[in-house]
Amino acid sequence: MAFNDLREWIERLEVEGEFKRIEAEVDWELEIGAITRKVLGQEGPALLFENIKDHNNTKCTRLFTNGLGSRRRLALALGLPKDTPYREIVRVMKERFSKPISNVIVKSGPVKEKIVKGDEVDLYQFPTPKWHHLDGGRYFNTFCGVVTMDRDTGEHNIGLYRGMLGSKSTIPVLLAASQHWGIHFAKYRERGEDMPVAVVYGGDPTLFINASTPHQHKGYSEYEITGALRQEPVELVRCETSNLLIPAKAEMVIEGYISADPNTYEMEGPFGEYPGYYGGMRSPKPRIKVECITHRDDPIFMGSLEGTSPHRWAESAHYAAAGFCAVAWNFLNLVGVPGVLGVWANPVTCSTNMRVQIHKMYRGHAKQVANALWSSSLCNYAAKHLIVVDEDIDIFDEEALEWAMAYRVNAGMGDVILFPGTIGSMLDPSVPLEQRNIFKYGQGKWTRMLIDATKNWELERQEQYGGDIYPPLATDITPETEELITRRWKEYGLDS
Ligand SMILES: Cc1cc2nc3c(=O)[nH]c(=O)nc-3n(C[C@H](O)[C@H](O)[C@H](O)COP(=O)(O)O)c2cc1C
Ligand SMILES: [Mn+2]
Repeated sequence: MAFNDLREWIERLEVEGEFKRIEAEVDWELEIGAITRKVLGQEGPALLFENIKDHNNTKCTRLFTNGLGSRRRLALALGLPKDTPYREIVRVMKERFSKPISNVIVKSGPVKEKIVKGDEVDLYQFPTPKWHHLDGGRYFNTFCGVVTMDRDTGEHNIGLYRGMLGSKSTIPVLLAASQHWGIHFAKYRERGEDMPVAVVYGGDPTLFINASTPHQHKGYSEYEITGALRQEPVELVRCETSNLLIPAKAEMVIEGYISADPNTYEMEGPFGEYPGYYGGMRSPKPRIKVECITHRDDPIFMGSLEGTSPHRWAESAHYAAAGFCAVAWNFLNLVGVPGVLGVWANPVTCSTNMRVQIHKMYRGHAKQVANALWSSSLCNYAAKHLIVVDEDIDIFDEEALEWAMAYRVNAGMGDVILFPGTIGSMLDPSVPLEQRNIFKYGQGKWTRMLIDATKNWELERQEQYGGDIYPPLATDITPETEELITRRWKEYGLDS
């Protein structure tokens, strides 16, 4: 069921009519970004650019993008029918994430077909787009898996963290202290060591979905969660210059390290970021110093357009909300919050606004949900605004949600709670820029808000409400009347 590599994934997309080769020459500077933006807006196909300006004779000539740029293709990547709704996708991801599948270590694989080391390393050999017009440079890391290891436990983490083309062998990055690689980095830094890093490009898309998902994974690695998502073990090989493990069938891997010495920092940013605005403004940042590149013959490079605003979509918007909500749901179960029936976020908010549906069992239940979610590593980017609803409100139905916000929220009765001074996205422009200095603070700063849109149990039961705390729903039609009017419908002349 799982895809062995990027090439199998592309073949499948082609069969499904979800793929387009672009043979016309295109410029890496803005043209690829603009084409991708338009295609995303039309829910159009995955794209393979085969003729890129300045890259006809480089070691890598092709760039694949937009592989996960629609719900249909996300479903296909998970081995589900193309028309699977998000409701089902989130449920499947939640199930799979909770049952890790061990990886296997193999001796070699296609990713080792070519090995380039030392002075021969030249990142300009890869067709790296300048995606948006005010980006600080060409962005090399936009759809990849950044692999690091906990130096004490050996646990591997995979994250998707942006990185700019700095020079032939350097990629400055946006390294938040509260992200998993930031936690790894602190352990190396405390011992005066550089942190080994490997970055994976091209492969089974589940790896990259996981890289962008804030998993809780103590005791096992993110490769095991990838195994779970693809329902088959991931095959791994060792790096050439470190003992990091990387997928054997990737298109390409860069190996290097990050130093904590500010003298090594390089200018990075800004970049068109997920809120739809430029973010992570220009400043000196730590960099990946690349020492080795291993790749397939004729490798396919990967990249992704970021930034979502109303009716303008990014690739990650199509899959990130599903992953974040699946993780949130599992976490609520793990810490023992009862009665959780579902979690969802409108993808345009990338889970900044998150919704939880509960079967309310006691007063304070919604606050318990908020406390739990705001304690998890999901908090780096998600659930700034949390809306909790009762079981009769469908969290996938925008209309139902608006209605619940209108009539089940009384801010004066404790239904709206603010929690100031928490960590939050360093890329949220509603927060003063100086409050988002990650060198000083490690991450951004959010005032979180809970909107408890469940019925408030402080309301008194009323006899005239039939003994309930809310009046009866007036939009209901009684079964007897329903039966009567159905029977007589033709008679009313309303059938045409
Ligand atoms: C295209 C893209 C770029 C991203 N860039 C960054 C980044 O530069 N820094 C960051 O902290 N998170 C970034 N993220 C979000 C992380 O991938 C996400 O929070 C993930 O959970 C990180 O993995 P971790 O939980 O193992 O740390 C990006 C996500 C996407 C989809
Ligand atoms: Mn992680």
